[in-house]
Amino acid sequence: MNKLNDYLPDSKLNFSGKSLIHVVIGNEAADIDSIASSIVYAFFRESINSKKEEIFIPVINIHEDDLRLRNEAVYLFSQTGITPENLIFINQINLEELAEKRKLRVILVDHNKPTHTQEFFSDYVEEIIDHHDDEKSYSGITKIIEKTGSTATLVGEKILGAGAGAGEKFLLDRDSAFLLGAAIMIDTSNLSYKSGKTTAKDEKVLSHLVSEYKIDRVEFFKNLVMRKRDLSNLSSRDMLRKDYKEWIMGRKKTGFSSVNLSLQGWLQKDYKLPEEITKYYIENSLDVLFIMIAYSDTEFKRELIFVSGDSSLLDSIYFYLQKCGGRLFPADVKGFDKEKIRFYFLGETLWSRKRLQPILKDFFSSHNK
Ligand SMILES: [Mn+2]
Repeated sequence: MNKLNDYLPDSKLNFSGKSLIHVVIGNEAADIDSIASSIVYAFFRESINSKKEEIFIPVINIHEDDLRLRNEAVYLFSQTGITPENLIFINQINLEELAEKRKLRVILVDHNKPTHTQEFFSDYVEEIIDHHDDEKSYSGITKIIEKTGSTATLVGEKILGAGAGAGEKFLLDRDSAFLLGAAIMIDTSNLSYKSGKTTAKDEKVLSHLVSEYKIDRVEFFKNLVMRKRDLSNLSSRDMLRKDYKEWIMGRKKTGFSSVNLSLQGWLQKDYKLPEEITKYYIENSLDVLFIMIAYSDTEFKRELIFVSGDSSLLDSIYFYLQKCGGRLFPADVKGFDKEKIRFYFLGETLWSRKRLQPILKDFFSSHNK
């Protein structure tokens, strides 16, 4: 099977009849990197799979209804002719049942430890491709964990370098190339070095995809970013849900939302924002909710909000982040409970969620209250 758009409906139709199902799954935020990496890697593995009773399928790690929150993904699918109905979303497959029937194998992409709600498939992880800090949950399995800008870079590198044996059976098609290319562009701001994320590998893989598949790098990136920034159809709750991850850190349940709209712009859009944030914190039964804001006006900026019912914990987090060089300054927001929510400008603009997570993990592992 040489075409992604033949493979997707076929795999969705046929997987349940197989005796062993290899699920390629991205992280729960389901950004373009997670989506593209799982789809293209599953397609590649299935194309070189010779065992008829087994199948490799991508699983998108969000409810099918939540795809609409990701305008850039909807756009990317429209450009590649992918019909969302042909994808398998997490609510459309019973992984727990497959695990119980011993029919499940899992390949993690764009994360290297199952989220705490998916721990039931921990024992079935057979392979990892990721660019986050290695949480060292697995040894003795095939692992590619490298600090590239994008997991799609590592997937692309593996496929393009698969060698003659695989190469004869599998040629990356245009749609797959567009998926990987889009992920690398978004994650590295189109190979900008200012983003602090671009590596030589990202550059190499994207350059190859761009020239081989005639991708208009400037135009395509511009269109993706335009869709990603268009938040007009989203409520505050939608924005908090759109790119959300949860971790158990030490003894605390923490949530991390990433938002691409300035605090000022967001407050203009929704004057009840502090209330909506508090609601979201309660809805997810969290100990702490972090909201990481990133946007550009004259330059790239970050803001950080944290929320907890425990105000002394908020103080401790603040002091710890300052100690680590965060350079936090209080933002001017009125009409909210300072004991429960803190709004800051974040001077250290290199602190993405990916970088902040290990810092906070250290904090919570030594904070035993
Ligand atoms: Mn990623």
